[in-house]
Amino acid sequence: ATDVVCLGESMVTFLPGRPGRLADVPSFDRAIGGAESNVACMLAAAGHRTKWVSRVGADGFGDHLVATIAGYGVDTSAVRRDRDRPTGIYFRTAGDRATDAHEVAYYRAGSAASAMSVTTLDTGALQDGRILHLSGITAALSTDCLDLLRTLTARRPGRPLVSFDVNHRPGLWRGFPKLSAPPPLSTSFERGRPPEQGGGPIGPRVLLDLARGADLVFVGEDEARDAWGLDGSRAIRAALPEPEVLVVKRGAGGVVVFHDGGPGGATTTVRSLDVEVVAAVGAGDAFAAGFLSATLRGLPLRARARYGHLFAAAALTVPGDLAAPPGRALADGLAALDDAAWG
Ligand code: KDG
Repeated sequence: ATDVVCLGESMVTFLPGRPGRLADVPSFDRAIGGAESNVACMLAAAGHRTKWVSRVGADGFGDHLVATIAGYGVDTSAVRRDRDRPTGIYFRTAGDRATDAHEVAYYRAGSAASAMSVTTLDTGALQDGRILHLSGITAALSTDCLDLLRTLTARRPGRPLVSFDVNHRPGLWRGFPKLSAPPPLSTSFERGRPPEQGGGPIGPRVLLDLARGADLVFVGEDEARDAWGLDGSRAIRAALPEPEVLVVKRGAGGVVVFHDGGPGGATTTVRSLDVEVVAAVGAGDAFAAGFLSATLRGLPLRARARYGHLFAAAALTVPGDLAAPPGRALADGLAALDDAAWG
């Protein structure tokens, strides 16, 4: 049996050889990206049985993605290959130190993964794990993908525990839906600039509806403001009373975890670790992986959040998305520290 099934698009990522604008950077190094496969890889590295469900092109980049993710110990047997659509790729620049603003250029409109649906995926595999991990990125890929997420977040008896990371990507919502009118390229600044939410009647508000159907939700305070116009963790919980556990991430301000029944229920606040940030990309995925790892092991909520911070710290201190998580003995020791000694 599988512990966690992760569904989502992964891409070959090109990381800049040096800082600067996309227009100026002369060379890039190949890596892989994809929020949900990042979670799968870190969970596998932490010793959990994970499966990644997706579609990639029948091309060299698809081969590279599947081989790399499988190399982390993730089960890729349910990944489908698409002969007609390519594997998505994207380029990014290094973040500006002060604002963390970085440019992202996606080449993923019409990708193999944008055709994910209940008819083009191995739906049996999606029900296979104790936890099904999803993210809002998928919703922004195409109308098919949005429908798929609506199906998977619909409450029904016997489903796996549904984990949902809101992962609001403003650049993806511009021009939605992609399948009927694919723009060749969308570039965006992921932070430091107000999001443009154009692109028709469907926008990031649907992420709120999807999150309502999940059992465990991760959302950044900044993305809740950008996507939903909600200010602060209490407002977010008031708009999202359904998930049994809601984790509101406040960057260096740590996380607030809402649990035990709706807006009036209990909260636990857990400080983050003070680390020298190399690149913030992948930190949210790592946090989710750490939180899920501790959840699978039945650890208390405070330890789950600390595990999230420990995994995130590993990702924050490398340039790419993926970092080796701390070993279990060390992480257990740190997660059990007194509040005064933590952080
Ligand atoms: O969380 C990291 C992801 O943003 C990155 O790997 C790319 O999945 C990605 C996306 O769609 O932005």
